[in-house]
Amino acid sequence: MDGIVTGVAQMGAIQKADTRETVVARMTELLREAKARGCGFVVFPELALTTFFPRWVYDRGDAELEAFYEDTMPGPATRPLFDMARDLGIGFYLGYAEKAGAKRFNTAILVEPSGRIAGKYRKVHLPGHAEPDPSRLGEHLEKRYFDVGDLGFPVYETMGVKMGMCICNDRRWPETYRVMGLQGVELIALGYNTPTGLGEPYQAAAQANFHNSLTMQAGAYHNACWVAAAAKCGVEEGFPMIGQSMIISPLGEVVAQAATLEDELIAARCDMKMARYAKTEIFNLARHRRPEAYRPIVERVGAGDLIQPDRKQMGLDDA
Ligand code: ING
Repeated sequence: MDGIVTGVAQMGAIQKADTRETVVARMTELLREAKARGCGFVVFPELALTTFFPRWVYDRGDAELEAFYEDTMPGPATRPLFDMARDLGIGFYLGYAEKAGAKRFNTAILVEPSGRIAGKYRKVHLPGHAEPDPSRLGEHLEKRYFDVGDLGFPVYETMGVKMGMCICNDRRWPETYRVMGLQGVELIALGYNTPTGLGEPYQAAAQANFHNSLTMQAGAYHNACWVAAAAKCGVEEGFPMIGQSMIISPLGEVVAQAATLEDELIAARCDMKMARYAKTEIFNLARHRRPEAYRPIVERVGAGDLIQPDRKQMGLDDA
């Protein structure tokens, strides 16, 4: 097969007291199952080594906050994961909190079966808030604890695939996929921690899974690429997070989906011929895109004034 059997290692809850060692042991079990199912590549979740700490209020620099970040990758606690992956001949995507000098990033890496880190990504779309607000049912303080990613959306040639990455909230923004689509990406790996029940209005809480699949299926379909997405889910310290890890084909179909809110491996044969086919017709970007019509997408941050065509050009009689 021209491609790779991809596993998604969904992880259940990680509580605040759970050590990295116990978490890595769970991850190595998932790697073993991935091997048994013929996987050559496995996707782990966002911030996969600890509980989702942006739900609490800290000051930057607090010792307890600093303990959630990794000084080095791999480090003493994660070396067994790298060793197991190398022994099994499996590459993987790993999400973790990165210390980079004075900067703090929500980061993901692509690790090859040899243990070589093929590339890094730092989360660009940081959701939530920088300042706590006690009126909220729960906090989501990623803007407080992470700097905006400074690596763009790179695509790496690795494991025989043009592979890109993103992290959680990135998956809700079409620009994320399109920047990688414009590099010919064939498979996007991503992890997420998506809390629900924080007082969202309307039916947003009930629609959390719908929005999860909607946005990733659209991204895969619009950019003719595979999407392999791993949730960290279940109830962490009383806060529920969605599961629904899934693998989506370049034609937008969900080909594998998790059924639990626990540690669970799903897998699929990701054939890159399908991705390449899907790039030749409907989403042949070079043939069909018209960037001159898209300028506001790059020139504007938020919505601005209406853009009115010339009435004469529109052939309207009151020109
Ligand atoms: N989590 C959430 C996500 O984008 C969120 C934040 C939750 C946004 C619910 C909208 C609705 O999936 C992270 N970590 O980005």
